[in-house]
Order: sequence, then C-alpha cells, then structure tokens
Amino acid sequence: MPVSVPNGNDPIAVIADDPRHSVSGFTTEFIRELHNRQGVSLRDASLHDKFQATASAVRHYMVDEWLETKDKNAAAKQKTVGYLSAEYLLGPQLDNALLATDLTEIVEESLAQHGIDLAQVREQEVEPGLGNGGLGRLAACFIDSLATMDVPCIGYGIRYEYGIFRQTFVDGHQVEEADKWLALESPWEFVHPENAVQVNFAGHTETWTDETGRERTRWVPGWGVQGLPYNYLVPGYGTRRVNTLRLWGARANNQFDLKTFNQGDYVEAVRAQTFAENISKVLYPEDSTPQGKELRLQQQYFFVACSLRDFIENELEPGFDLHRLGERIIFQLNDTHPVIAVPELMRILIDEKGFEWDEAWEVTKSCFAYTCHTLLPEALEVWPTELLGRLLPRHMQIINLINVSFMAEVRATFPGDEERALRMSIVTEHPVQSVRMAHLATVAGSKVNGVAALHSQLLRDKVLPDFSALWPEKFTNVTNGVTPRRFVRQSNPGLSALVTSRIGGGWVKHLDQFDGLEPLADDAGFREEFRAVKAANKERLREVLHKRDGIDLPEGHLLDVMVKRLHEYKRQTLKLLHVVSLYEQVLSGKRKVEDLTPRTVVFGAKAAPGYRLAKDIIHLINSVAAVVNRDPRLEGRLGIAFPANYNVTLAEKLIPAADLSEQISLAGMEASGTGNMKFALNGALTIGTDDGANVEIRGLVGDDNFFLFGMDEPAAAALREQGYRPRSIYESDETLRATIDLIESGIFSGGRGGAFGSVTSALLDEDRFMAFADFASYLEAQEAVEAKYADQEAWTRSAILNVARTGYFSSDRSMRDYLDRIWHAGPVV
Ligand code: 26V
Repeated sequence: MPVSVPNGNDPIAVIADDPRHSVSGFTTEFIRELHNRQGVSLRDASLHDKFQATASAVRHYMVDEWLETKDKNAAAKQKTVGYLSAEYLLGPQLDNALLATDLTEIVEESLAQHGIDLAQVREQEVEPGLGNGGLGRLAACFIDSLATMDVPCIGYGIRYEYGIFRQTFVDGHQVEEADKWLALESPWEFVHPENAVQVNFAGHTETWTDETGRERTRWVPGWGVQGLPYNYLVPGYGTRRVNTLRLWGARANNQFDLKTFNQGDYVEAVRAQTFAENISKVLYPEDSTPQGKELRLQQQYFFVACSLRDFIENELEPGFDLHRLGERIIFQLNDTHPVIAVPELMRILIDEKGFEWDEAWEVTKSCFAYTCHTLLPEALEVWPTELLGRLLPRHMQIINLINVSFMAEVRATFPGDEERALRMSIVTEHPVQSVRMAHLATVAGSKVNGVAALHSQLLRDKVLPDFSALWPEKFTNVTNGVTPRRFVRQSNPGLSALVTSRIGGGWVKHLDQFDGLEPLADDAGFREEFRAVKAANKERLREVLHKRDGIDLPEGHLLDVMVKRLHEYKRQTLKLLHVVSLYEQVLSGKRKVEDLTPRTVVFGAKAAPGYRLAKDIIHLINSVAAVVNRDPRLEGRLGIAFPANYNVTLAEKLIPAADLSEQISLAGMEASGTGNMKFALNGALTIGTDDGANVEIRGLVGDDNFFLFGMDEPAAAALREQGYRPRSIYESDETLRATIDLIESGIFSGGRGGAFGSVTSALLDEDRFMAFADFASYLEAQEAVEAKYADQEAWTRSAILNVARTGYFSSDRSMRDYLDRIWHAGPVV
C-alpha cells in the first residue's frame, strides 16, 4: 500500500515502497515480535504483550536509519553536540515513534484487523519520568529538535531505575510511591554490556616521574563501578536521522572486591557490589534545594565520566588528535549538575594523555558551554570540599588549580579588589569550604546562557555580575522552546488537522509558518471550527480524568489550568486565594452566584517530598476542593480538579483542552517556563506576570491577547528593598482579609481553625514571593478574563492569535540559536 504523506511540505523520509511500510508488512513484524519477544500467540497475548510487540515492531522501522546515522556521523567528522543532562523527562514514546515513522494509520489498521485497539495499546505505556520538571522536559525537546534538524547529537544522562515518584493523595495529603517504570521492561532501550565503562571513586593521588623526567600525578582510586550504556533512539521528524540518547546504568564490577573476598567475607563483598549499583537507582526529587548528598555527587560524576570516556574512546576515530577535540564536540552543561565534567576532562587530558596544563585548559574551555536554569540563590549547587576531596581527590586538586589561575586573572584585571576576588572565587570558605559549581561552569564554559531574555539579563546583572564584568562576551541568551511534534502535532490532532487544512503541514518542522493563521482570526467560520476543536479536546480530557482519577469535569466551564511543580515562588497559593475569594464573595453575598463565570480550576503539581510547606499547600488545595466542589450554593459554577501525579502523559491531554494558562510566578523568579509556551501554542490565553518567557510571549501576542498583572521585576525588587510587610496588605485589603479569614475559620478543615496555619502564617508573616502584593491586581486581571470569556468571538480571536504568533517558541528555533551563538555547529545531511 503506498503511503500518503499527511504532513505537507516535508514528506517523511521513509521509503514509501518499503514493503514493510504497509498494513501487511507491519502485521508480519508485529506477530514476529509477539512470538519471539513475548513468547505468546496472538490468542493468549495480554494487552501488555501487545504493547511490547507493537513498540518493538515500530522500533524496527527506525533501526536502519539509526545505524545509517552513525555511519553518516563517522564519515562527516563534524562537530557533535554532547548534551549532558542529569534529567530527561521523555514522556511516552510510542506516539512519537509512530509519528516519526509515519506509521500511525498503518499500525492502527493492522491492529484493528486483529481486533486490537491502538488507543488501548497506547495506554499500556509507562512513561519514563527521568526528570523533575522543566529542565528535564527541555532536554527531551532539544534532542527531538536536533534530530529533526539533522544535527549530530548524543544526549547523555542517567538511566534511573526509579524515576520521579508517583504522587497519590491520602486524605488530601501527598503520598509518594516508587516509580517502578522498568517493572515490565522498556521496549525502547538497547543495552550494550560489552561497551561498559569503568568509573572510579575515592582513594588518593600520588606523583610520579615519567620517562622524560616530568612530574606527573596519578589517581589511585578506592573503588569503582561500571557504567552500562542503554541506547534510546531519537528519531527526527521528516528526515532519516535517528540520533542517540545514551543513558548510563550502574553495575557492579565483574571482579569482586578481592580483598574483602579473600578475607573470606563473601557476603560483605557482595554487599559492596550492590552498594555500587545504588548509584543509578533513583532520581532525586528535589529541584531547588540541593542537599549536598553524597549519592547525588556520585550520580553526577558517574554519568559524566561514562559520557566523556564514551565520546573520546568510541565516537572519535582511533588516533584522533585530542588537541582538536573542540572541533568535534561541544558538551552543553544542562545546569550545574554535570559540571564535574570539567575537571574530569582536564584529568583525562593531563594524567592519561600527557597534556601540559595550559594545553589541556585551552581544549577544555573549547569543549563546554553552560546553561543556567534558575535564579533562586538556594538552587545553585555547592559541594563541600571535604566531600569532593574524599570522593574525587584528583578532581578536587584540579579544581583548586583552576581556581588558582582564575584568581590570578581576576587580581590582574582588578588589582587591589580583594573583595571581588573573594566573591568570584570558585572555592568559598563560607559557611563551610565548598566549590561553587556555577562559578566553575562559568570559568570553564565558552558561553554562559540563561533561558529567556529577562532571565539572561538577571543572570548577568544579579546572579553573576562580577563574571559578566570580566567576560561580557561570554554571556548570551537562548530563549527556551518546546517541540511542536509532541506538543501540537501529537497531543492536539484536532488543531493539527485544522491548521494543516489552511496553511499546509510544513509548520510541524517550521513552526513560524503558524503566522499564516493570523488572518484567520477574523474569519468567523474558522473561529467556529477552532472552538469545536477546543470543545473536543475538553471532551477528551473529561474522559481521561474520569477514567484516570474518577474526576467528573463539568461541561461548559472555562478551564483554568495551573500545572507545574509546587513551589512557593510559582505561587499556587495565589491561584488558590483567587478561588477562595470567589467562594467567599458568594457566601457573603457580595457576588451573586449567577454572576460567576462557570469555571473549573485544574491543578497539577508534585511537591518535593522534603518540602513541608509545599506539601501543606497541596493539602490546602485538596481541602478547599473538597468543600467548594460540594457546596450547592455555588450551583456547580466553580470547582477545583486536582488530578494526582501530573506527568507528561497527562500534560498532553490537559494542555490542548485549556482555556486559561496560569503563569503567575513573582516577577524575577521563573527563569523561563515552558508550559507557558505549550499552552499558548494550543490556543489558551495566558494570565501572567512579567516573568520569564511570559515577557516574550506577551511581546509577540500583544497586550490585547494576554492578561498581564502584578509587579514587574524592578518593582518587586524595590518593594523588597523598601521592606515588605504582607500583614499590612492583609489589614488594608478587605477582599484579601476576608479570603484569609475564611481559610483560618476552619471551613476547609472540618471546623478546625488553624489547620492550615503553616500556609497562612507563611503568607502573613513573610510572604517571600509577595503573593499579597499582587493579589488585588490578579483579581482585577481575572475580572478581565471573565469579561472577555463572555464574548466568545473575542476570546476565540485572541486564542487564534496566540497560536498564530507563538511559532517562535519552537525548540527548533532554540536549537538554531544554540547552534549559531554557542555551539558553532550545524547539520549533517
Ligand atoms: C536543581 C536541583 C538542585 C539540586 C537538587 C536537584 C536539582 C534538580 C534540578 C534542578 C534544576 C532546577 C532548575 C529548573 O528546573 N529550572 C527550570 O528550567 C526550565 C527550563 O529551562 C525553566 O523553564 C524553568 O523556568 C526553570 O525553573
């Protein structure tokens, strides 16, 4: 069967006359997998068997291209992007693979012929949740874009056995469960034990004299572990390139700990092995408060050491002159988590390859660039030298040496400015002697970038001002983006079809073509179709939430969505205060219930397990939901839905259904946000502060199509400077007071007043992120939302303009910016 090309300008590069690329061809592959991989007949196959067989059959269609890509890379000898990231939040893989291979309809038909529903098969997939949130999801978008753009890239990371915890609610409280995503095996990985890499830890260093009389250092490690590469295919869309994501799993060394073993302590020797395997056991679920945990540092060094070794030994041709390493690789440091790669490369070059210090430093600087993803000072990683020196003694020495020459450079540039030198030092003495990883990354990186225009500016001016004074040209911005394949084409088939019917399908690879939709905002017929798509997406979400969570979304409501990690700075409490204030206004008669715009607020948020206040906020949200959702006085016009365990799978259903996107962090706190981009691209309007990429979204969609509220960053900084007193706002703002008082009354806690004291007193006494200061302005903006929503034509017009004007936020554009400004690399075709 010849294959149609549904995607317009960019025909998918599968070979359409490949006999496998047909319903019967796929059926053959599928049955073979069912028999050979699962060992079952079609008659006896479980749904899980069918999923595994489908996935591995689909993978067949990518393997040839994957192998061919390796050959192409080897022949081209061009620069590769080595994306070093401790997290990849991939989301489900089947749909993405179907899209890349253009097999969706074929598989659907093939399975249907055997009485199997592809939709049910899809539901079997457990997503690999190998990330916490934005940073990990961004990494997944970036590798998708690079493959699509034909750029050689290897994503390097960790194959955690347990990904981000599964969140459940018990009496409204968050309870974490282990994410056993590998329990039923992943059909997407290829493990290569024969390419295992040795990684060492601890021990000591010693000096020796080589045959030329030069004094050298060597590291005599105390223990080691092997890194096993697990390869995942990263297929580009509309191209034959299939890149690699290489995740490392820890495995005990083959040799037993001989000393212990020979002492007769067999059990102890085996225990030591399992100790080593703990390294890749679990993803740390904190994403803002580094706790200096030894195991986390082990994870970081483990994956970075494996990756550098792998690239140098396996990806370069034998005999390659490492003085030219920077021509062939650029390692992008995704936040500071992989920064230990800097001294590791220095160690390899000097200790193993015999480089002089200066030569090694020149090479190293050309091989790294650093992306910072935060503005919270407490999120900047710092490792005590005691720990670093014990776990990685040679690396600690090298860091000290880097710092010595760096300090000399600072003192030479700013003579007599000892304070500045202390501020900039990689090693700080306070509160305990520690290594500041962001400083090390900045010193070593050829470039340092923030992730949105405002963030990059604040990074220069506030986080690393001394460094930007020293090296202004090092600093740059690359605004984040999201992949249109997953977050529009796959997750919003209705919108995709509608858009393609008007502007063709080229947008999937060239999202700026969305600007062709601009005139359609004034086309009443198009607006009606656009609304129908949104309505269908809401219906799909209703089904999902009913089945997944037992939540029954009301029909015809404005869907107001706030999904992201739970953090004080993101201000889920501000959203909740809005809901409680609407409730209070109805209870107190200040607002007639029929004047409420029917609205459901959807929350999705995980709290770090050790973040007490964040967990209390989750409990408060659930408690308010329990009361509000049942109060007949609201006549079903206001509700809260809080499905547990928000993840990529749910995001793909939730975002296309949303009307209103909540992006309400305190200005100057959210580095970029990427959810904000996904919502806008799917036709939700944003209510947001002047923060992160919101600034750029508003700039593009225009003030008429964005609900701005709150202080901007300078105003917030000024208020903080001046002395912020939340309690006086509480005292002077009657609406706010009534809202807080209602929470404190006990109405949401079965009459027990003070049950949410931790939350209310955090707000009244400190309100670190100034929710009270923005409260009145937020409520006003919500009034504007209601007014606009009442005029469905105006609302739809704005929604269409959001889609039409946000093509800029494709991660393909982000990749182009990295390629031009930072990596100086390009495609291999
Ligand atoms: C930090 C830490 C600190 C140590 C404990 C473990 C851990 C894990 C992750 C992180 C990174 C937090 C930074 C982060 O996720 N930033 C988010 O990055 C997004 C992509 O650039 C951006 O859109 C969000 O605004 C930003 O919060």
